[in-house]
Amino acid sequence: MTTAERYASAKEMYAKLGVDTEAAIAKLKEIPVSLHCWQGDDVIGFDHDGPLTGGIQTTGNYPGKATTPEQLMQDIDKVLSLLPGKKKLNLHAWYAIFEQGEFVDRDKIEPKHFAKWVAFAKERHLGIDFNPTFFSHEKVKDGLTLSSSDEETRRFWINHGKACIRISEYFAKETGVPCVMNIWTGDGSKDIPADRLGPRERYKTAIEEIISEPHDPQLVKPCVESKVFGIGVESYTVGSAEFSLSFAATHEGCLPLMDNGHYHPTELVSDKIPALLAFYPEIALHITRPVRWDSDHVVLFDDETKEMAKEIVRCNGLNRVHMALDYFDASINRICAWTVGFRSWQKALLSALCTPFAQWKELQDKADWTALMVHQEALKTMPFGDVWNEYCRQCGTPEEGWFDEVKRYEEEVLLKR
Ligand SMILES: [Mn+2]
Repeated sequence: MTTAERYASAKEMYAKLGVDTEAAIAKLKEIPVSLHCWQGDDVIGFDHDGPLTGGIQTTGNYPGKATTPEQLMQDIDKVLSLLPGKKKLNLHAWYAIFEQGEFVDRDKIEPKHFAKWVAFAKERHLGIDFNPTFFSHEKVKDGLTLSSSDEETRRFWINHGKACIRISEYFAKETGVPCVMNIWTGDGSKDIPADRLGPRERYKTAIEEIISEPHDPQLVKPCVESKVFGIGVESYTVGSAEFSLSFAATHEGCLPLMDNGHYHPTELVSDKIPALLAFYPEIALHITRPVRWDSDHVVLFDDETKEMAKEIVRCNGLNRVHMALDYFDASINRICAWTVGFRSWQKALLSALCTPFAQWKELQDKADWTALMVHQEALKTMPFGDVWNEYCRQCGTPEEGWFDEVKRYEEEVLLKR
């Protein structure tokens, strides 16, 4: 059987279940997924020499990481050539690109420091998402930024956030695509605090100040991302789940952002997606793979990844959920890490789009749990691989051969750095 014959057969099998694979493929091509630039340089950025802080860690020392804007862009280009589907580029503030000899601290960065990224994105027809960088900086005082009791520290980081709103609007205007701007800090404490409310009150006021920076809500979509704990920040996190959710619920235009590495290991973000969609017009996601903690392993085509995609699709949420990848593995080829993670999420979305949810919902509403279980299990052995291959073929990024291309690139480019 040729690949085309295999797909024709799969298409027919899915049609019998009421699934239109062509429609699924066409739909997925329109849905943007944000590609995080920080997989390429192990979350280092360009604006400082110090260590990674904020309770996050990269582990591994695989050769060939990008250390300059040129290298990072070169690597992103390689990755883009291997990925099916529609992409956005996700940047952090510390990827500002300064002219030779120039340095501008984070509270004073301007759109012009991202002009090269805008040119890069426009040439490749990408929208841009953005993140203020509230970590790995000398102005992080005693582990705190926006929630610090020190007025000068708080002021510095509020000004950073406001600068990022202006840069986000610049991205949106230049690319013609709205910019999702995510606020996450690692603020918290290693040991049991004496005051859990004070830092949260300061955090709340600080984020309010940041989002009061004038912006068009159609162009800039500020988000607040929660977290359960970080390394060295085990006892208390200021921006907890309840804090962030409540903040977004009470501030018009502010979206809640759920990172599926930022919850207790038994919590499932897939179940939280419909809960939030019952209340919020739009939400945002960071898609990662936590292994026992927020370890940020490469996203795979695994059960919870599939379940998250299923919830977005069956809640009609593809236009209401802003999807971004957020992981970083420094122990393997980084081009491969990016590619496998992005392709896995695309697979999860396509697989969800090839699911007969209308019929299943009917069975649930009739409380026919027997039939529902049988149907759900039967779908698992359908020839999804043939539909995936067809999608990749139509996008010009075939499943076969991309890994050889990564190995060639490693040999010719990465290992020579
Ligand atoms: Mn995240």
